[in-house]
Amino acid sequence: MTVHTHGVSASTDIAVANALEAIRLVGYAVIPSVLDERFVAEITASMHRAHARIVAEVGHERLERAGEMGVLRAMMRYDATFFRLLEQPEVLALVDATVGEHAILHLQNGFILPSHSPEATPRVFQNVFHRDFPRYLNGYVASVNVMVAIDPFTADNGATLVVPGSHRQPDRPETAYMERSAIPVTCPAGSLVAFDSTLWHAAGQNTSGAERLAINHQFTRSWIKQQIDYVRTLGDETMLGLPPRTQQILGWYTRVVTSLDEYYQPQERRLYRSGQG
Ligand SMILES: O=C(O)CCC(=O)C(=O)O
Repeated sequence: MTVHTHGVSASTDIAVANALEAIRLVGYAVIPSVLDERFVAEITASMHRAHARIVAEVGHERLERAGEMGVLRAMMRYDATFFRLLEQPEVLALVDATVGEHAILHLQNGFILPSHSPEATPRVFQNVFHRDFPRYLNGYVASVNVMVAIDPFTADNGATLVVPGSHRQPDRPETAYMERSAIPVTCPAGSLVAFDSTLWHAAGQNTSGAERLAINHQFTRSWIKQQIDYVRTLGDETMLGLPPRTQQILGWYTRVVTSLDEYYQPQERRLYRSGQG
């Protein structure tokens, strides 16, 4: 397979090509230590700041009612550092080769996974086996995940559990089978954990005594609705200041028109670019 990683090293090309083959065969792959220590430290600080802003804006009560454990949505609204994750050549190469060059970001969610004793770990969507894209399409890849490990992923801090090969199954595997055969995806900080979004997976139990930070990305074909409309969330002014590829991946060229005036625009000003499927 030819992989275009836009001028990065041959070893990166090989790492991405190997990851693509593993995703196809077993449903997931790790590309270790893609982000350097400094960037990881910046992101850690940005995640804690974004967390405080989200709690202030949404309120503890509504966040608790949502039944989530430390999920941070739309972090790009609060801190531009998170846009840089969408510029990583390895991330873009994985996206291009799986869901195509018109693919868009379905979500970018931060996780500050708290530590609990095994008995006290709440059962929530995140830590129950699930598929992020719950439709089996006979091998057609409509969605791919790229999770960034901000802390190292270890067996006792909640490394994501994956059920190898389960992306090839139309039906839900037996729970007992998933519990027996799931593998914790351990990796150093700054690694990418990429997986087919139809792979059955769950957050592991974090009993380490410290939080485990990660950022999950899900990318889909351009005609699938986003979880959050990033273009409207961020606003035109922010969108227009971003690099063209970031604009595209956030959905700038897949906006839905709201009037006939917007519909009858010349090609270059159209809100939904033609030829995107
Ligand atoms: O935190 C993780 O390791 C996985 C979380 C997850 O699966 C999800 O939120 O969909």
